[in-house]
Amino acid sequence: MYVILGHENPDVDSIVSGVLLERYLNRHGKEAKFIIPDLYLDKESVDLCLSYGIDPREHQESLSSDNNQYILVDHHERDVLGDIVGVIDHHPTVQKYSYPYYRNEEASSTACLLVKGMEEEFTRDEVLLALLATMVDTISLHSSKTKEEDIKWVKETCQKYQFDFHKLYQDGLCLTDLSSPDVYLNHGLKNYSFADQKIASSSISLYDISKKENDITYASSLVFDYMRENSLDQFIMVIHDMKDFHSTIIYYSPNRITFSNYDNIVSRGSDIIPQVERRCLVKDRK
Ligand SMILES: [Mn+2]
Repeated sequence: MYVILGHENPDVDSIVSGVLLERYLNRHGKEAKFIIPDLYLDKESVDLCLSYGIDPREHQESLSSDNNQYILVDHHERDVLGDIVGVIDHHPTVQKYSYPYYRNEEASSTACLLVKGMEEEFTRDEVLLALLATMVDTISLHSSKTKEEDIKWVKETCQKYQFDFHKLYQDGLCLTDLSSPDVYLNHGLKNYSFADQKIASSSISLYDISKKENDITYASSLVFDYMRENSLDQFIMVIHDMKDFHSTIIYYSPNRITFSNYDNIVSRGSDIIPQVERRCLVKDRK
């Protein structure tokens, strides 16, 4: 049997590619199973997949030690108990591999590699899933890895199948569900301690921050409550505005708020928090 694996902590592209390849192989008389060995799945990816008719949780299963043949999608290296017989990936490398089937090309998504040009092998819903995976993997065609020809493919396929491009575009941005304002406080909540400072941060993606001022004001009162309850010295809210790909960082200390604006999508982990850490350590030395 073929066991199909996406990368660890699978994203929408890994999940969709695994599902589509499993179905494709089964339809061609091959026994294949897409397995997600991860115990934990990102909730937002699961919800998005569910809304497009597939349930990644059905594929969660631990890998048995049977002598299976493995096919990797959306990655190309993995330790498995068995042989890797195939790879379909879009992370080209200069490294050479001797897998029996190896396809690793520059493409906007693995699902795009699977389906583009082979649409007649897939159902309408499956083609839509491949478009979704492509939109999510490229932040709705904005990521630098997006291929011009794939943009054309997405748009033409939407026309041909009468898919709603605008909905795919919104879904591809992976906006945070802000139906409840406490999400500003809780989404992606992380705790840090630098020198003797206790710090927490949240991170959200929204569309058009200018329309969210009231929510942010309300959320700020929740942040101050949370800081008091948890004796925090600082709280940092990282907001990505996917309307114009800007970021706003809100720094809360017990008695004031400071805003910083960036004209790009800054990374909390590699830009913002390291700055905060440096400031804490400098302060500590004084
Ligand atoms: Mn991918």
